[in-house]
Amino acid sequence: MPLTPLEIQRVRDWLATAARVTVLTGAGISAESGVPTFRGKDGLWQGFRATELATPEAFAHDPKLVWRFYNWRRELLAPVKPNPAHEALVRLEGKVPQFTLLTQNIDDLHRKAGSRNIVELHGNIWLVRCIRCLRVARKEEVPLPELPTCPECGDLLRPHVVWFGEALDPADLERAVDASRSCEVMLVIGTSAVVQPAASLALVARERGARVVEVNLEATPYTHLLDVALHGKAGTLVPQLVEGW
Ligand code: BJW
Ligand code: ZN
Repeated sequence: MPLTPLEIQRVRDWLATAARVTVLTGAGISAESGVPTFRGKDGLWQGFRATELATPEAFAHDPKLVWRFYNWRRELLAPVKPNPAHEALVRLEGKVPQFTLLTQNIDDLHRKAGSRNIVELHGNIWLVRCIRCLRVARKEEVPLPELPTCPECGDLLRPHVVWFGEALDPADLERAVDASRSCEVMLVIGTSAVVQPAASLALVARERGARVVEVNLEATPYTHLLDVALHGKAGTLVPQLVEGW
């Protein structure tokens, strides 16, 4: 039988004895499902940086371009399946008395995998919102028209996601802060930890005495502040943390 690395065993022990576990995920958890991440070499679309298109300014300036970007992502995401990391988190939820999954991802893969207590901090790509009457609706057709309009008031629809400079839904943020304050263990998986306020949730947990564990291909600005950093693929590491206890 292969030896279990000491760090993995430590984290398993923390998870096995915790009553409250919170997980924060970012684009890296979906990378092995074939979903591009935002930063690094993946974060380009037709010569544009993904982070430049995910802004209210880009949408105000050229809504067709931004909708083309989101239609491309909707097409890409429609057939995509959760990977072993998403699936392991479903099993973790089943083992822990109080489990909260905070995700920055809009790709719906945690729900597709079967996770239940999810907070989507940055929205969901399958939801649209009217810029005038603010109605939110689920629209799964792919692609949407190049400028989709609201069936109620006729004004423009936009993706129901959180762009730079926009506030997160206050109720979502409150749930996220509560879950970060009250957990005994937090796993931070596949995020570059540069986007606020999501990144700070790891510090909130740490300050309240939680064990905080990072799973990432590489170090992040928060690595040195956390208890354990596991460097490798989420699809390999997360299942290892969740099995064997
Ligand atoms: C793997 C892997 C594998 C790869 N296994 N790992 C404080 C200081 C400075 C700035 C700010 C601040 N507070 C707020 C700001 C401004 C701004 C911000 O944070 N800017 C910084 C970038 C400088 N924040 C905001 O504007 C937020 N709003 C806000 O604070 O509002 C305040 C307000 C209050 C009241 C009224 C009005 C305003 C909103 C942020 C919204 C972010 N939106 C996006 C787009 C969502 C929609 C969409 O998807 O299209 O969210 S941007 C983008 O970044 C997306 C992501 O969720 C987010 C985070 O990215 P993530 O997930 O970390 O991905 P990557 O690509 O960066 O990293 C992937 C990681 O995975 C890497 O580390 C890899 O190594 C790793 N990896 N493969 C394991 N197989
Ligand atoms: Zn409307």
